[in-house]
Amino acid sequence: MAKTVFITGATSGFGRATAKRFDAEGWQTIITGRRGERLESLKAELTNPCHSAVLDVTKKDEVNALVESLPAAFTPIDVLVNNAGLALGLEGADEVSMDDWETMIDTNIKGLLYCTRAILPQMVANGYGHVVNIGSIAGYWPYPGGNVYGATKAFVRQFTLNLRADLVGKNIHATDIEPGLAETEFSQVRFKGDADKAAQVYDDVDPLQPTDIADAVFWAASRPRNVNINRIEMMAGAQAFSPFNVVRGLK
Ligand code: NDP
Ligand code: 8X3
Repeated sequence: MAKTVFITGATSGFGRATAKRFDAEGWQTIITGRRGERLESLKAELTNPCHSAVLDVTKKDEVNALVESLPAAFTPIDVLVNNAGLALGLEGADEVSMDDWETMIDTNIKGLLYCTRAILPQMVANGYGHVVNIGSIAGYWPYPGGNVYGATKAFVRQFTLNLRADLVGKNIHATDIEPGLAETEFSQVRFKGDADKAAQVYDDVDPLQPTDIADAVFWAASRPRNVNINRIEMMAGAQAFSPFNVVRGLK
């Protein structure tokens, strides 16, 4: 029987590439996101059965209603990829918009929780499932302006490990994929449509591509059941760590 993957944020970037990767491997896909036209154009590119549904992960009732109304042929879900997420702004914590902080928390944390909680019971009832969360290097490595974005991804990291602690006896696997610099619409969203600022992030550097992340997601999800990949941290070949920031003249 074909396996089924449920992907949030499949309209762009990692989510879109992940849908294409699982489809290429013969999986059924459930693709979700807020932009319906993009879902339909992705669906047209896929070759295996695909169920597309407009979904805003911040709306708990919509998440529950969608999961409860999935066509029987698309249940139980084998793999949930919690990918939908965003960063907004790079301002310091004393200047940032509280609305932006709340949107990141609502999407990256609460949206991920709503999807996970809605889908886990069918995985447990089925005797197997795998939750793959998209974290970030920002969840471990601090950087200026990363404030709440990085904190949401630290939540994702620890929640993934705690899921595993809770559900190991129920044969539920969990993985946190933690990418660094990757070229998607992420920076356009972070800089609120400022194309020049977004382009500078990827200027003269060879970043990770969505297919690199899709490879990692698929690899983690396709290990034999005696293997659980807890975390995968991945950076562009051109990205590494900075020295500590020592500010002089403060005393
Ligand atoms: P994109 O902006 O290209 O894609 C983000 C996806 O998230 C879109 O499909 C968008 O769909 C979806 N999304 C955002 N808000 C919501 C919402 N409320 N409900 C449902 N879907 C939503 O960025 P990436 O592909 O780069 O980002 C994917 C994930 O990877 C995010 O969690 C991001 O934090 C993380 N990440 C990104 C890195 C990077 O450098 N690019 C590195 C590390 C992690 P739509 O707007 O149609 O709803
Ligand atoms: C996205 C990577 O370094 O911009 O999570 O935070 S970074």
